[in-house]
Amino acid sequence: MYHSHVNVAVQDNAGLLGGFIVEDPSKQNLPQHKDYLCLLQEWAVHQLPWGTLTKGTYPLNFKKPEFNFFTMNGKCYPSTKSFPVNFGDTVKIRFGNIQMHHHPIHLHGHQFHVVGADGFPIARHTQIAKNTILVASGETWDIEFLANNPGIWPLHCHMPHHVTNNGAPGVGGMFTTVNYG
Ligand SMILES: [Cu+2]
Repeated sequence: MYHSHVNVAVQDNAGLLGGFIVEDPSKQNLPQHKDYLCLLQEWAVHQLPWGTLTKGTYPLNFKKPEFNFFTMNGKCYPSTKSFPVNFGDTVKIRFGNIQMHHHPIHLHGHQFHVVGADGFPIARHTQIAKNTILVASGETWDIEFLANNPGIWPLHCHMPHHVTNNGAPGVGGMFTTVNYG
């Protein structure tokens, strides 16, 4: 991951950050290997009362660490991009979190193995199987699973406020799906 270290509370929380993917050369040309990056971000827009969602253009607020919009790769659900897979794929998703809060990311329908931490691989015999991975501030975690359960499966933060848009009714925020083609 990379991010600003100048006026961090403003520049990082305004989105001056990103991620590099270093691909495994033994896998990058395999059609049955998917490799995705999912950057987690949070945003503070304080002109909207909590629980409401009115379309408009609002300034970001950098004065209080109170976030009310939560994104995956820069988008809130329902605008998040889903992760397409095919039956039989091995699917790697690399999660990165640079900002303030931790995000327990939960995948439905599959157990995954935790294969990397902070950019380094985890030895195969020490990889654990989970379906929620806590991505704390400053961390990256890489997960990998076999696409063996066709469907449209939610992939989302498990903090209830983080799967809303400003607490408004309905699903929002850090929510997307793994979609079988
Ligand atoms: Cu979260």
